[in-house]
Amino acid sequence: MVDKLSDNGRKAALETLSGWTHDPERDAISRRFQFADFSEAFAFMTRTALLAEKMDHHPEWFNVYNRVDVTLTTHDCDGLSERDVRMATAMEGFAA
Ligand code: HBI
Repeated sequence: MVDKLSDNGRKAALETLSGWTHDPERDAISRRFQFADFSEAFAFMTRTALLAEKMDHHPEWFNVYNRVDVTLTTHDCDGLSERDVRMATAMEGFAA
């Protein structure tokens, strides 16, 4: 079972991330990633997909051409967990 982040834990985690917005309704974080073209966007999605399988933790995302809109939350605890922070951090690296 994965634990939901506490209010303090979430605040600290969000300070380490960049460009994400928190949705208090869902206790989820979202961010838009823009790339040079579709193939760059899809490369980002491919790297994320491989990590998602390895982590058994999957993003909610929408892709059109060079744009990938991502939302991360942990269904197992109905809110943000360490897994979301780890994935968001990795996605920032993939997009850098
Ligand atoms: N992905 N975002 C997210 N949240 C989860 O709770 C989750 C997941 N992928 C697989 C997974 N949980 C498995 O542990 C099963 O609960 C489906």
